[in-house]
Amino acid sequence: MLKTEAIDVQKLRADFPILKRKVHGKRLVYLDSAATAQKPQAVIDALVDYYSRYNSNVHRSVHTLGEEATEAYEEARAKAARFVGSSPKGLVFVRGTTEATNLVKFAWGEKNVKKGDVLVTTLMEHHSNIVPWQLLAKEKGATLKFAGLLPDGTIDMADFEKLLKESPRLVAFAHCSNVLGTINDVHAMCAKARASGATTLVDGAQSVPHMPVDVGAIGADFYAYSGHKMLGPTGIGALVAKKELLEDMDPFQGGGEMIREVFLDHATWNDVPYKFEAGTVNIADAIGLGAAIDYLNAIGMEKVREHEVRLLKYALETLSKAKGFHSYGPSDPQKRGGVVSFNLGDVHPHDLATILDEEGIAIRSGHHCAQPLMRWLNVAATSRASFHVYNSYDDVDALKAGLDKAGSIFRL
Ligand code: 7TS
Repeated sequence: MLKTEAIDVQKLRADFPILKRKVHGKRLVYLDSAATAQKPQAVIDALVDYYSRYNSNVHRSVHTLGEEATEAYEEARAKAARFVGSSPKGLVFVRGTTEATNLVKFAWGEKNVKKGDVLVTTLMEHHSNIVPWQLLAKEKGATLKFAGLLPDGTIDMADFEKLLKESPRLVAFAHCSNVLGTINDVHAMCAKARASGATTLVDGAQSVPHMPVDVGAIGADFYAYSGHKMLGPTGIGALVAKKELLEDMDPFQGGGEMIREVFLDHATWNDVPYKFEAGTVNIADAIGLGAAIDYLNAIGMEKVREHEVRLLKYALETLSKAKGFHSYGPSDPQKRGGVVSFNLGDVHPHDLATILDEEGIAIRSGHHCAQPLMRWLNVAATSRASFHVYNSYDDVDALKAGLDKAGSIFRL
C-alpha cells in the first residue's frame, strides 16, 4: 500500500517536545491519544505566557492584568465555539466531557426528567455517558434503556428506532466510539430522536479532536467535548447547547460569578453561559485550549481526518498480519475514527501493553471505561492503539514489530 501522508508528519512532530523522549532507551511511539493527546509547544507556551505575563482572575478586576486575562479567556471561548460551529453564548467551559454530561444530569435532568420517563443511550458508550443517566433514572424513578449494536460494531438502528417509540425524555450517544471507532450517523440519530420529542446529547470526546464537527448541522441539543484529547491541556472542555436551552436550565453549582444578585433568602442568576461557571474558572487551560484549536485549524481538520483515515487503513492491513490478531469495530476506515481495539490470541491486554512498553510503545489496555461494551464483545479487556496528527506509518510498523515479538514470547 502507498504510504503517502496527508500532512507533513515529520515536520509536525518537531512541535511536540515529548516525542523526543526515549522510553526504556527506545523512541517513544505514542499510540494512546484516545486517552489523552500530546501537546504541541504552542499550547505549552500559551500556559507559560498566561502565568508569567498576565495571570489574573477573570470577570471581576478592572486592572490591566484582569482585563487581559478576561479578554484571553473569552477569546478562547469564542474559538472553542467556532471550532464546532457554535456561538460563545452557547458554550460552557467545563472540566471535560464527563463534567459536561454531569452538568446536564444536574442542571437539565433534575428539572426535566420525571417518574416513569424513559432515557435512552447505547451499548457502545463510555461510562461518562451511562452512569450520570443511571443516577438520574434512580433519583427520578425513570428507566434507562440501551440501544443494541450490530455485529460490525454499529448501532442497531431498528432497535434505536424501537426505543424512540417509547417517547424518551433524553437520548444520549457518542459521535465516535472510543473502543470500536464507529462513527455514528449523528445527524440522522438526532433528527429521529428529536422527532420523537426527546432532548439529545452527543458525546463528542472522540470526534471533535479528529474531524470537522458542526454542532448546528448535527442538530444536537447538547454536545460535549474534552480539550485534552485535542492537543489541549487537561481540565478543560466544553458543553455546547442552544442559548435558550441553557437559559431554561437550573444552575449546576452555586457560588461566585454565577449569580446576578444574592439576598439572604434567595439569589438570581447571571446570564448564560456564566450561570454555569461558578467560582474561579480554569483560565489557563481555556487559553491553552484556544492555542490547541489554533494549531489544529492551521493544519485543517479535513486534513487531520484524512491523515487518520490513511493511517487507520494501513494499520488495519498491517496489524491483521500479526499472528492471533483480532480487531473490533467496522472494517471500513471511512466509517471509523483513528482507534484500533484488538486482542492478540489469548494474551492478556495488560501483558501485551507491558511488553510493548519495553519497546517504547504506549498503547492502552483494559476496559476503556466501556464495560457494557466489553460484555457485549464478550471480552474482559482489549488492547487499543489510537492515533493523532503526530503518528506516522513508522509508528504502525513499530507496533506490528512489537506484536510479532509478543507473539513469539507467547508462542502464538
Ligand atoms: N466519552 C468518550 C467517548 C471518551 O472516549 C471519553 C474518554 C470520555 C467520554 C470522557 O472524557 P473525559 O475527558 O471527561 O475523561 N475516554 C478515554 C479513553 O478512551 N481512555 O481514557 C479516556
